[in-house]
Amino acid sequence: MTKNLLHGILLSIFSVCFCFAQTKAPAALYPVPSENQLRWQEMEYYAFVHFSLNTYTDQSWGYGNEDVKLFNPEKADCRQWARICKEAGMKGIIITAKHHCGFCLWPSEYTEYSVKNAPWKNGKGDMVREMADACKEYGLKLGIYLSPWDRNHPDYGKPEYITYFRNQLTELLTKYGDIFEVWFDGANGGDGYYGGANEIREIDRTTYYDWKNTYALVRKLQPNIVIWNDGGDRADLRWVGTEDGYVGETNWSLLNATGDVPWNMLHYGVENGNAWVPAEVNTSIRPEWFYHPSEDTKVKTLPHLMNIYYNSIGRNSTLLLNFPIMPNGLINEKDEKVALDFAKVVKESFAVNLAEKAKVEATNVRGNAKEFSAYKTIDGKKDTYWTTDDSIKKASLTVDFGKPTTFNRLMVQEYIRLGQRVKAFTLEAFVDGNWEEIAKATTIGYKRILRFSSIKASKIRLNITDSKSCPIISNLGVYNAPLILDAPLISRNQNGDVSISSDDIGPYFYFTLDGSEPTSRSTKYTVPIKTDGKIVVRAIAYDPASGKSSPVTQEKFDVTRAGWNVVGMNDENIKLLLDGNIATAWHQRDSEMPVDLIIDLGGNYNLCGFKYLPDQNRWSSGIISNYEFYVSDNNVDWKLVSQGEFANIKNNPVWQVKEFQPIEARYIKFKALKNISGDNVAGYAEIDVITK
Ligand code: FUL
Repeated sequence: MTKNLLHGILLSIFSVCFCFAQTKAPAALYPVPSENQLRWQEMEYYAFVHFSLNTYTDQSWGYGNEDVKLFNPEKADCRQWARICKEAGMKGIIITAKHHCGFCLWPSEYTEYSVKNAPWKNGKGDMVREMADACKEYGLKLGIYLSPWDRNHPDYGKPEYITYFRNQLTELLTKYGDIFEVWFDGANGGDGYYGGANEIREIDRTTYYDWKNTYALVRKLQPNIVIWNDGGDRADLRWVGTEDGYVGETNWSLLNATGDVPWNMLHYGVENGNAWVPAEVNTSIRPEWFYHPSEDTKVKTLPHLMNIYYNSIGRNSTLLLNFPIMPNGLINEKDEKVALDFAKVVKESFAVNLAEKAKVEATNVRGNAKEFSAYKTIDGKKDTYWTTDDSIKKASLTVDFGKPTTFNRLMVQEYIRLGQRVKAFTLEAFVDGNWEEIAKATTIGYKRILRFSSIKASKIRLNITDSKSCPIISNLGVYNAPLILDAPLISRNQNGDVSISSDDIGPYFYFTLDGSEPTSRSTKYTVPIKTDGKIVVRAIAYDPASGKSSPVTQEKFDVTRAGWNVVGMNDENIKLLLDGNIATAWHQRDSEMPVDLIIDLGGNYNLCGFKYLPDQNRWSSGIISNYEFYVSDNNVDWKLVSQGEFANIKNNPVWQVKEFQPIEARYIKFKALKNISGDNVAGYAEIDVITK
């Protein structure tokens, strides 16, 4: 055999091996998710229900001494909760079997502080059982929240309590069938009842619970479970560092297996972390976790929930949305309505994948093999994918619709079984013969959804601009989501500039200032409208693609507050009570009630009423319940024109309007006599007057 022939043979063998090597699937890029984590991630959306003695005491955290006799939900119906969750598109429910107060929703044999001593069903009830049965009936998975902190138990803080905690876990994980997730809340505020000791009990969070052995017990009892904790003691899932419903725009499903987990790691993950610990966004459909009648007006709106969807599920996280259960044992109808509306909009938004029938091409296909072709991103299968040769870290996928097509959402998924890889990508659209960049983002992970204003283009190009290793994309979706078209928000600042806005991206706004019905032929809103004096603003949100309009919002504004000055207060933030933004508030905290708020209106007006909006925030304070209202020409001689109570302001902290006999004056004095919490804080989101 000649030397050349030998070379030739070796080369051919090498080439065959090389090609063969390239058509093998890429090697996993560790860490990768466990089967349990994968199953959980695919659930995407599931519920929390918060129900305990707090429901009857209007508290967030019970102290542990609340009377079990309070627990009597006469209409309790876990089937209602399960039906709503199912109709809302959720895949499971996590129930607060025991919150921090220690009260157990199941008849635990290890404590008397449970449903067995409550009047509900004469002590024969078991809410966890009813929840498990309802989940089964509705095809939902069951999860358990068991608070490690127990403010009722006499042994909390001592080693004996850990035995108690594990005994309870064992009950919950053996008596109620399969449990998909267990939630170990990290909260520990120290003080509590603790069997009558009424003291502060500090624990060493790093050692006290001995999580290693508790986790082992959990996994032994429920091999398919995922364990949540707040990040410090690495389990299967991580908290995202906020309860407001969003995770970082960059979101790696990785952390390091050991070491501290500061907020930015919880929120964004760790790019080169050595453990797979994906994010779960937990938030409530109302500001608080437990039911408070005062929050009946604060149920999250549909656009707000849609933002949460895009900022959680759309950012490589799952969404755990809470329903507070009312004292009667049901989910409030407002919560139900918005949850179902939310499900409907999500369904409509992702109903038609415009990429499905398009032609897809890639700049590189692994070994030129069909099984890794670009088509695999639109074949509707979750276990097939497009990938590239190992050396490739930048690659593009072009989706050719064949004709100009309108869309406003991109959905992309990595095949995370082989690790999370993509670090950055852009999206371009082919419009009028040119490629235009329309969106740009960082990580993808299990699922990434980008929102942008509607665009019409015949082709799009997804450019992976940086990847840790060859990219592996399992699914691609392009959608034209309908605009939500909620009635717009109208506000006017102190200078009289009127702004119109909504939470959705893309609607046009049209308005009138003469009281007439706004239509798409009215004036289009582009910049804040300069106004002066009394006006009525009416506005609609409008979808230019469908020609549909929102309901009309109408706001009546009285005299402009430009010349107003709060008298005798030296505080920069005082302008917040006149800024027209209902989300900001100013508080008087230093003086004892009664406290006065005096405003110079800058000129004489014929006054016939006033309006007060209390602090609208989650942890609102200083909601004034009893008042007197005075007017004056000179800031010396005051005349009382209105006094009394803002009835039901605690439960319904909306605009309070009080009218009085018309009177000419330049100064107003709003005297706060009492607030709803009996302290000395007087808070104001806005103050306004009504003139004749
Ligand atoms: C927090 C708790 O303190 C809240 O009460 C609620 O249960 C929430 C889900 O987790 O840390």
